[in-house]
Amino acid sequence: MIFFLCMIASSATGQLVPSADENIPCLVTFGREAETSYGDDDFSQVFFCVIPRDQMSAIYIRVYDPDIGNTLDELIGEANTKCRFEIYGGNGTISAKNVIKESPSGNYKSGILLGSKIFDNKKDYDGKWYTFGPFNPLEGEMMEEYGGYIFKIIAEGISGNDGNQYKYFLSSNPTENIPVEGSNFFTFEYTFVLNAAPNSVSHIYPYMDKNVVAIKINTFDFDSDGHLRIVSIGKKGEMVSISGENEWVTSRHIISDEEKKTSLDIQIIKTSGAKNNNMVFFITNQYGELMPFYTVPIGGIPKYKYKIAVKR
Ligand SMILES: [Ca+2]
Ligand SMILES: [Ca+2]
Ligand SMILES: [Ca+2]
Repeated sequence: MIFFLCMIASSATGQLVPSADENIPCLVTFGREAETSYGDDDFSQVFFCVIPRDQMSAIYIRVYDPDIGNTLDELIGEANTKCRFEIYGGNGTISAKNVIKESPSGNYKSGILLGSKIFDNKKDYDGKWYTFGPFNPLEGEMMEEYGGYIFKIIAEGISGNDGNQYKYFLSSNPTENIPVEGSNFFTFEYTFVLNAAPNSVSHIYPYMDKNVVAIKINTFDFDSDGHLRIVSIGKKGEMVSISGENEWVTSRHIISDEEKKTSLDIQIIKTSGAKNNNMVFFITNQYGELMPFYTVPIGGIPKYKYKIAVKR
């Protein structure tokens, strides 16, 4: 517990999603009439933010470019998509049964609805930040194992077929982005757009807890556009199987003792200059349980530790 809190507290810049360390331009959620071949398998994205328990003042959850049709976004024909953002807190936000899963259905909207807004192609928030809140940190769900109060953010493409591209920021201010010290964001299924620039490297940072001995990395619709590899304290660049167009591919990897209680750096090396390559990731442990990706890696960005050969 204390270990975990220290780890979260070390990440002072954990409020922009995707984070600078990830080098991912933005999140994406398509309208439900889109083809899955565009790169979003389920048209809904769930994120959680954790607020340290010593945060006393109000917090704000801000969304950049929540609309669909102008500054960011991937338009398919006319801009006819509606996207709903919802904020949840209170009991069951994350602890309720079947909330943590790779496919948003059933019980995943558990907790108390604290805020909701539907966006379309109107320009009111085009290229701007929309602010949810103020929220009292106590309105989140207190979770010892995550080190603070949890809020849940759901982005759902309720109609249309375009891709809504957006970002999040957790702020202590309603009109500008002022970080909430010690906070972080995490998700269990991550859907995002890759950089257009060829040979760009993006990163995602799943956290390995003390019980993990093996993981399955599941990726969707990478379009075979480059390669994926794991860098960690014990892995120098272990290759991960890549997915093609509109397909899931699973890759199994052993987790060593030294990798427990550290983050992995899954590097996404994109070869082509294709725009709007959207993809999805989720990771399960040996029990089939989902594992969290933190936007700021817990314990810092993992580095391979070279072993020094001892002469005998
Ligand atoms: Ca459209
Ligand atoms: Ca947008
Ligand atoms: Ca794709």
